[in-house]
Amino acid sequence: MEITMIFMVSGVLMLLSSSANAQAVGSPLLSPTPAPAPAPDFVNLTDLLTVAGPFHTFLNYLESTKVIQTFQNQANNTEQGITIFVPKDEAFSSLKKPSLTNLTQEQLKSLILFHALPKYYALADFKNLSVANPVSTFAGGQYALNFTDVSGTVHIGSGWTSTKVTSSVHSTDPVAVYQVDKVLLPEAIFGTPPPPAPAPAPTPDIAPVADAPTSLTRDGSSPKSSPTKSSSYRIMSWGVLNYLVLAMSDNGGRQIAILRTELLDGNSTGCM
Ligand SMILES: *[C@@H]1O[C@H](CO)[C@@H](O)[C@H](O)[C@H]1NC(C)=O
Ligand SMILES: *[C@@H]1O[C@H](CO)[C@@H](O)[C@H](O)[C@H]1NC(C)=O
Ligand SMILES: *[C@@H]1O[C@H](CO)[C@@H](O)[C@H](O)[C@H]1NC(C)=O
Ligand SMILES: *[C@@H]1O[C@H](CO)[C@@H](O)[C@H](O)[C@H]1NC(C)=O
Ligand SMILES: *[C@@H]1O[C@H](CO)[C@@H](O)[C@H](O)[C@H]1NC(C)=O
Ligand SMILES: *[C@H]1O[C@H](CO)[C@@H](O)[C@H](O)[C@H]1NC(C)=O
Repeated sequence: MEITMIFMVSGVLMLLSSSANAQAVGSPLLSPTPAPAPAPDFVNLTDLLTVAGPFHTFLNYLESTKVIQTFQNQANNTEQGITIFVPKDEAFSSLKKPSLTNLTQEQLKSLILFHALPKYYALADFKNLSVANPVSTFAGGQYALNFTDVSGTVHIGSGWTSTKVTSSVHSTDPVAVYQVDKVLLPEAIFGTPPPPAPAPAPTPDIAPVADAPTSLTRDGSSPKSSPTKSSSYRIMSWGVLNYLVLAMSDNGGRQIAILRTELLDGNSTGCM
């Protein structure tokens, strides 16, 4: 039995200025107030990626390649917006081969551009977007990604990389920032990936029938594998966890609050 769920994912970025909102208070006889134009929130990507994460490696690459300017410019462009897939620091540190060490500056730039789409997509949009596979990224035509929606989780394929969106860091039109498990490696740089090592057994992405008591031992690298898998783990496991990341930026004494949305699946049924 398949469970289709729509995750209502909303990222909220609030800028609370210390100065009170200068709304006219108290004189009800003012002429009809024009509908306050909802000024699109300006998202400073550098600040956002500094606070969330840890995304320091990606941010360093963004800055060293100057791609941050391209992305910020696009983020300011409220017509199209931007969608950025950000690998965590450990995704970079666990990257063994191919490695990024021998890339030219130009290739590095393309690799970082490869992590973004020049348009805002909410998570719910990826189901539709998948019919357009492969989807061109900010790096251009041959730098394309495949998207698939598996029960509400967005899976991303680059040929070399197969990963998924694990967290929505920020998703308010025009800016979406999603955390991914792995660095996206384009075929346009690394060539065609070698054929996969003879797989012991094809692991079905979706079990044909639920409740098959497969022990699901993926990569033996899970330090704490909670043995609390009941037959209903599939249902229990889909959930959304919201928490607030608060940080101060000394930027005019403003405070940034990020509503962070974690998409839980697999064995994360336990509490945190
Ligand atoms: C974003 O914030 C950083 C540091 O807080 C600042 O250096 C940078 O100029 C800001 N960028 C924009 C586009 O405002
Ligand atoms: C983006 O918009 C902010 C605020 O309007 C502005 O300070 C910044 O220079 C813009 N950055 C780019 C790259 O367009
Ligand atoms: C990087 O270059 C060094 C020397 O030029 C070479 O020994 C090494 O194998 C290269 N690494 C990769 C991943 O290509
Ligand atoms: C997906 O595409 C269909 C047909 O093209 C359209 O009717 C629907 O509104 C789209 N859904 C979203 C979430 O964009
Ligand atoms: C995307 O999927 C198509 C067909 O499903 C495949 O031919 C292509 O190699 C895939 N591209 C990437 C980058 O994964
Ligand atoms: C369970 O969690 C571990 C580490 O948190 C992870 O490596 C593993 O892939 C997860 N398993 C599933 C089925 O999601």
